[in-house]
Amino acid sequence: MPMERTLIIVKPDGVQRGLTGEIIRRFEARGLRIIGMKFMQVSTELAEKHYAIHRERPFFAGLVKYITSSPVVVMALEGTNAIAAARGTIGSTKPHEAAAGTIRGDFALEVGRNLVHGSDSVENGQIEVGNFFTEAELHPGWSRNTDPWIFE
Ligand code: D4T
Repeated sequence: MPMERTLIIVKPDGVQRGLTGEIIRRFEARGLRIIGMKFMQVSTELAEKHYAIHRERPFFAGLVKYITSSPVVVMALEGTNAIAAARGTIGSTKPHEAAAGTIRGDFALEVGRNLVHGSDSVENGQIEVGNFFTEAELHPGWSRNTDPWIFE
């Protein structure tokens, strides 16, 4: 099966609340392979680019303010069905509707404090990873000894 890439962001609330390790753990346990990871402050310019699709929405300014309010941890993950799998692990956009067992369902209550981002399509996964990582920061070539036990 083809590999997909997804950009995961542990948002400022996730980092501030000390949930970074728990969130990374869930994606690792799911079987997704980390090909890039860093701790960074998102600039207003990058936030506006990342959320460009929401530019006309009433919550846009708040969204940019939130993601730039404090450092985040960003990860590029790779795997078969990575987009759908990661979004399943994250849970519904509105945390109060997210299923128990998902990150949002277990740790969040409000849409404006929903802890984590995951790319919503194969195309956006590629674009978003490119927006947050340089080629030199990505290590797509490595493999795990467990890969044959996760990827068929
Ligand atoms: P992100 O992109 O942050 O991972 O969230 P989702 O992929 O789950 O949801 P989204 O793109 O539809 O929304 C992006 C971002 O906007 C916030 N938001 C969204 C909000 O504050 N009010 C709203 O009504 C909606 C729809 C939450 C996530």
